[in-house]
Amino acid sequence: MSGDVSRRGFLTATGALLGTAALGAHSPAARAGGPIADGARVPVLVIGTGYGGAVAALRLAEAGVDVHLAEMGMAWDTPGPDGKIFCNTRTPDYRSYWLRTRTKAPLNYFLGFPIDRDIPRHTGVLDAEEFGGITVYQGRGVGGGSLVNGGMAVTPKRENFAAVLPSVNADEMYGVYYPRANAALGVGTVDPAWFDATDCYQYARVGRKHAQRSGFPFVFVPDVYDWDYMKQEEAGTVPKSALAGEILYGNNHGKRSLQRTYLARAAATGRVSVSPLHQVTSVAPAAGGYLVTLEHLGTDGARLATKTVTAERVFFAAGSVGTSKLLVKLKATGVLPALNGEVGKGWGDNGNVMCGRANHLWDPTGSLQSAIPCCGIDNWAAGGAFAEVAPLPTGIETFASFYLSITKNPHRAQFSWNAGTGRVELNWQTAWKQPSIDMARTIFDRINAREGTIYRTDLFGIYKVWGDHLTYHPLGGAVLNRATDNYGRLTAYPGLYVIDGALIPGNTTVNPFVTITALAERNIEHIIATDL
Ligand code: FAE
Repeated sequence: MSGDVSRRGFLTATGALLGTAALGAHSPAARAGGPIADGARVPVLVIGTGYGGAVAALRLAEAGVDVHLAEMGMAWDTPGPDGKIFCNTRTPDYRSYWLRTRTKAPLNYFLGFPIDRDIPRHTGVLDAEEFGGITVYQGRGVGGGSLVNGGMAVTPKRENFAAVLPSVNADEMYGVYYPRANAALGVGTVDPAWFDATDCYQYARVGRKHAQRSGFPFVFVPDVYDWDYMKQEEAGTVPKSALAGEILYGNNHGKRSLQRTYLARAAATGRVSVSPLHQVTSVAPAAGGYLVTLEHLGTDGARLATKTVTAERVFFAAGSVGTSKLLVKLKATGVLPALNGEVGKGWGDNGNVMCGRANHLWDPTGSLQSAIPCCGIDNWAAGGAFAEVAPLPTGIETFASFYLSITKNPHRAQFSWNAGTGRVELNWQTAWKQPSIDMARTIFDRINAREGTIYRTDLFGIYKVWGDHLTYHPLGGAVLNRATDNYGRLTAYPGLYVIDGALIPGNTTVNPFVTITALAERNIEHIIATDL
């Protein structure tokens, strides 16, 4: 039944990483085996290795099902010439961006000067995918967004949850699936006493002081970073990661990415295999399941081979954008014509908008800044904004406070197939960020007035206050209970499922990955119980 791939174990190119001491107690035994063979048959193929894909792989494997994971990005298990797997945010190199010849830093100006630089084209870890009105940042590699994100692990307030996913039983989510997700992700919170004393959170303490003096609730935000490790970084007893400015292009230490949590546990079952640098381009009905087409990519992005494999069941876990693009293309080109009309709809940016404030000289934010954010300003109920106090880990004193706000932006965009270009487009418009700016201003206008400070105008262009051109949090495109049933089934095609951020209708009111993980836990439990 499982064909020639699944029993080879997880370890293809990921072997070195997942089999090394880097993973401590979760390390599985090393195993031989290559990527999926052309013509293979597998019981389950999962497209993508982010949160949704990792949850599906682990729980299916625990239920005795052999799973193959196809991931378009690299394995991120092999050190580069500097001995490190990931490059530093301050010195982006070939490892930084997905198939670009120039960096596209989210914060792309400093003191009014552009900071992007030329890099060799390579299958790097961060994709800055450009659509007409927005750049969508995503992780590429085994571990998906967990490789590049800030690790902020936030469970939304229960009173906000019903507005996000009204068809889901909140009692079950808050009683079972959020706790399960938080435990498996390794979520923890900074030690408040250490927070008050350490140099590396001076910037966050300034953020707290300003928030509280303006009367805003200030909250500590949990994270999957190993807080004990960060203390040791400060003490100088371990290699530095968060305190060396590592984040956007990967953390070499300290962060509990999916490689160290769900995927390591999945590997340890012996039932999960993975093909890095394999991009799924088609899923078509076939005898005994679905015929899946994969392009095996080289690290220059060139196609090395095309493979077709048969899977009894396929889970779309390619992220909001990746899953939406595949489904919209497959419906429009007649490969999966019976997908319903909701496919491609309900996409949002989680209301992301960035800004900086210029502090007075007596309010330095510190030259040493932990790259891992740990706190936020909650003005959701009154102003529709939750602002994370973000680092600016430049290594020099900037006197700047920097924020990523999540806002209640009402706009939703749609993906559609352009037959002329052969590409999927997204109709988001830059002007749709205005409600987000207005909501973020409910916080920062008041703080500026109270502190006698102004917005920074040198971080996103020449005299540009708002980072309104991007999102880190793409959500939607195959919304639960609309494009799918209430558990992610694409009902017109038995055996096809969506299990990632595409299920969430555009906003989670906070950073999204805990909700994506908890929803995946809920859905896979039901699917295993009823479909398998
Ligand atoms: P995701 O993690 O994106 O995984 C999808 C995977 O599928 C990726 O590895 C893709 O390479 C792969 N893929 C796509 N298309 C294909 C294909 N055709 N064939 C094969 N593979 C494919 O999806 N969220 C938080 O909650 N807290 C944070 O602090 C936070 N910070 C962030 C910072 C940055 C810079 C970024 C970019 C994101 C951040 N996020 C954060 C968002 C979070 O990482 C994101 O919501 C999740 O990773 C989405 O999980 P999914 O499972 O939906």
